Amino acid sequence: MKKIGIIMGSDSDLPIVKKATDMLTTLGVPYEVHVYSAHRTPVEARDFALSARENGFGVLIAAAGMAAHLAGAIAANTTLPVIGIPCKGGMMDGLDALLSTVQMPTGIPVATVALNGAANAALLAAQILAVEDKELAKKLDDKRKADAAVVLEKDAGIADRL
Ligand code: RP5
Repeated sequence: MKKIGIIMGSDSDLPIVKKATDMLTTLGVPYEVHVYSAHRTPVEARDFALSARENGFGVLIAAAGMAAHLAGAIAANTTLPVIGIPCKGGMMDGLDALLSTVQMPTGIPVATVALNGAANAALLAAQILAVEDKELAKKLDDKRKADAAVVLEKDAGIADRL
């Protein structure tokens, strides 16, 4: 199976990114995590993206806050699918990161999830790998069924809570 590459702009993003690594661990999807910044270590971020395909990655996830150019900078240097996680925080509490991540120019796509949406980033990355992996697709289907069962259980009990 291809690996998922997870890059964060700072180790201060780790509490958010942990939700992605937890999800991938649950699904049995291999991943590698790095701290590279589009601004503080632009050469390392670029080199990682340029060599990601030949290094066995299938999808890249990039998490950053504030002037969050990391996902775009990674996407500029690879044609692997890139998923951006805009992180909350700073003076604008994430609106700056959301717009910096989502508003990519035509030709360089970044699939942007919600603010701090690390679990969904991991699920989307797994769903991309599952296009060619029936076993992983079954795990994702089973998870959807389990999640639905939890909601239906709450539906059955809601009247008793009123
Ligand atoms: C961004 O700036 C990082 O992704 C992080 O979300 C934010 C703050 O970084 P630190 O100053 O905590 O290293 O580049």
